[in-house]
Amino acid sequence: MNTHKGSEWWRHAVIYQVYPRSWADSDGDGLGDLPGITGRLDHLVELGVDALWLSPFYPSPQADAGYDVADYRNVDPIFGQLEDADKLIGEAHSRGLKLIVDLVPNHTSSAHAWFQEALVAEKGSPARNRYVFRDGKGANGDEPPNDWSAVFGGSAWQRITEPDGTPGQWYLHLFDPAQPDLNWDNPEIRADFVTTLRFWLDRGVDGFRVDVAHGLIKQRDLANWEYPIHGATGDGVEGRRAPMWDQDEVHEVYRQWRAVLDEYEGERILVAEAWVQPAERLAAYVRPDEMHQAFNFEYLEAHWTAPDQHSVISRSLAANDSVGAPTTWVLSNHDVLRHASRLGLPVGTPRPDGIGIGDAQPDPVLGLRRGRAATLLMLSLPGGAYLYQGEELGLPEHMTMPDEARQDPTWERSSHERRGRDGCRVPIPWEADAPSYGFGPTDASWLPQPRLWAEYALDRQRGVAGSTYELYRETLRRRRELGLGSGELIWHDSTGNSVLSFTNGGVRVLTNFGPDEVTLPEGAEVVLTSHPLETAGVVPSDVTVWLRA
Ligand code: TEU
Repeated sequence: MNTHKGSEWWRHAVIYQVYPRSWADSDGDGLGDLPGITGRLDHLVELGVDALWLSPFYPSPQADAGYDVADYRNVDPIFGQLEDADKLIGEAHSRGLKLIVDLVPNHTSSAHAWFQEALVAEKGSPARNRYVFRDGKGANGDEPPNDWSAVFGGSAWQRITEPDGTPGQWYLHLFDPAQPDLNWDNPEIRADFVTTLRFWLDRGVDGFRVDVAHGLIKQRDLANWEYPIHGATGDGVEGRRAPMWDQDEVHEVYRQWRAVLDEYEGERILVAEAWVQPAERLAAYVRPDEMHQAFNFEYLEAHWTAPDQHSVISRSLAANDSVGAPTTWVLSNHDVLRHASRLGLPVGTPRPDGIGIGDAQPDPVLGLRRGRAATLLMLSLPGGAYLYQGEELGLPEHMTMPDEARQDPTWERSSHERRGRDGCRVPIPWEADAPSYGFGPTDASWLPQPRLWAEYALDRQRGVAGSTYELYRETLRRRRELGLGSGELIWHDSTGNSVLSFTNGGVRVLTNFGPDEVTLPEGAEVVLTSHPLETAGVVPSDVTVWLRA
């Protein structure tokens, strides 16, 4: 079975993530906005992607950069107005681009009307029942209801003061205290999210990226879990599945949503942001009556070795094939160290949660070289792919950001143990010599842009042979021309300890992970390389080549 074939656009689409805070600022306040995005849509057409996904732009106190939503059916004034969203959707469509929005169902903002109501309502009231409120333990209820920790650090429980001024119940927050978890056992919550789906579907969006899709349902008994909760999915620890992630009942929610999407014309999609491993467990989210795609984080986290890449690619394809879903591929997003920097760390280094002054710094040259090789490899795989804004410029992580400038709650909540995700969220350099490198009309930028940004600016790379930007464009153009997204991968015998090699339709792909050069067979016709070959027919370390098959 080839689950990437088929007319549906999402089976082989390349989807570009726009992080609205940092892509383009139309009004010069230092924060990106929707009119800014509309004004730069032609970049996506020139680059050659099929769709864009927008991180949240809804009303929010921005405690977690908009992943703390106070109103699911509006636009925050810092990003524009509802009309700006309509205009953006229309302008994207008129250019042949699909547009996906972010949906954050696991938690609301603590500023959401529901939570404000819950705070002043009585214990046991319907308003409290929209969230996960519990009495504390201990004689005075002053200990949290269980031992869960939050993803950003600290306890996952926060105690409230009751309306009469006495210390009160506790509420669950798997992330920041400003992000109370919703109670998905409550039918009112389920009904309201269907209203939100319809609200955006009616406005023409092509789908939803579903935040923390594996977290909505918690094990009923809220059993203790002494382990760190981040990354504790799949088989869990010591044979136990973590009680807050990947509970079987979560699938009911997506079956209901799928039925709603299927009422609409034009293949609207759901993509799961679910940190669930192994691939077989993740595949349950993309069964035929559930979501369309799931981010492949196991691929993002695979080490830069031929055996690891071979194994993750094979397993991902097999797991998705077994449920008839396309496999997706991703190397970067707004939560992880940019891959042009990550791959400059020694192979096998656990993925750091941010890098700052005083930390071991990755090798920037090696990182970019491997980053380009990884991208050329990724974009030759069948299925869908996700790109994160700026990776087409070869942007590194900002790894010397002053700690005072950090905004990610991770830094404070982890008691300064983890620097967090600001380094991959820095506003994009468009023009080398403009204020804020062309991010906006002024110098303002909500996170400081490093000095080095000028050399990565789009206008320094456009039309420049060998630039990372031109490599992305050329790769995307050929991928489309050759139909690689809907192709079929056949492993080549030479795949081994240091080389990965396969055929997909008209190309043979070869990545050299080893220290030694690889000599290509006589007469091999090179179509594309991630780095120029100094000697014809010889592939050096950390380079991917496409050969005519
Ligand atoms: O992320 C979910 C998640 O668990 C991780 O990506 C985590 O935030 C990160 O790895 C911590 O180091 C989603 C969003 O993508 C993220 O931006 C939000 O902060 C989070 O949900 C809460 O909404």
